[in-house]
Amino acid sequence: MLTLYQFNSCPFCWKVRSLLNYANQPYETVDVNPMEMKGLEFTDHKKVPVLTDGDKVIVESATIVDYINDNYAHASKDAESKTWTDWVDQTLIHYLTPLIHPNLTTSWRNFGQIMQTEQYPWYKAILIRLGGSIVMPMVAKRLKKKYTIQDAEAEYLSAINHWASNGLAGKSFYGGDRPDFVDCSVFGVLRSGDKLGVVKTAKNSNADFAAWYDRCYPIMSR
Ligand SMILES: N[C@@H](CCC(=O)N[C@@H](CS)C(=O)NCC(=O)O)C(=O)O
Repeated sequence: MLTLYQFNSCPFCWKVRSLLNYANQPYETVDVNPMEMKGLEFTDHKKVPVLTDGDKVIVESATIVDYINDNYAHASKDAESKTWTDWVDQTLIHYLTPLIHPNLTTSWRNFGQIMQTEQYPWYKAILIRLGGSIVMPMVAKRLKKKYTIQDAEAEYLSAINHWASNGLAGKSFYGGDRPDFVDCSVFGVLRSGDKLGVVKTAKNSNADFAAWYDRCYPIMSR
């Protein structure tokens, strides 16, 4: 059995889930407690996602999706796939935290939504919501500095336009008539922020993106 150790709002984790869902591969999820990373005692790697496949422990989302694809999903890739998956990991993903946690008020509201989908006892949920909405705006500030993001929303929408114009380029999916490895990667990171405003913002700004996202959803989200 495959087990994914995750946070439900983690873009790296959703990248993995979207590929597993695409492959119709059964798996179970374990929500790791972000305050103490409880649940990951069996590995020295203290970040999610972590995937176990029987006795095997696989860490780092890029390695995990390659492992899933080689062993289970067999989604197609083309010569440009790596350029796009690198763009997802090195550019697109960095806009999410500044958009979802720009300040304490928005972060608190979004954590309310996030906690609805996580499996914690109520007292832990309150601690995580409070701690998270204090810490995450600081993380967002640090990320903006590190990746020289000035206007997170404008730059994010420009990235969405880049994906729609140059990735989809008039096709139903990046993969053509069927989604492929790259579609799962782009969809996955955005799916993590589905109820947190980022998908709505992108859909409102780009109709081709909106249609693509809605085509992917029943295939990759579960
Ligand atoms: N390079 C890693 C990044 C994973 C990552 O940053 N995960 C975050 C959650 S979105 C995490 O586990 N943070 C907890 C921590 O750093 O203590 C990957 O691609 O798997």
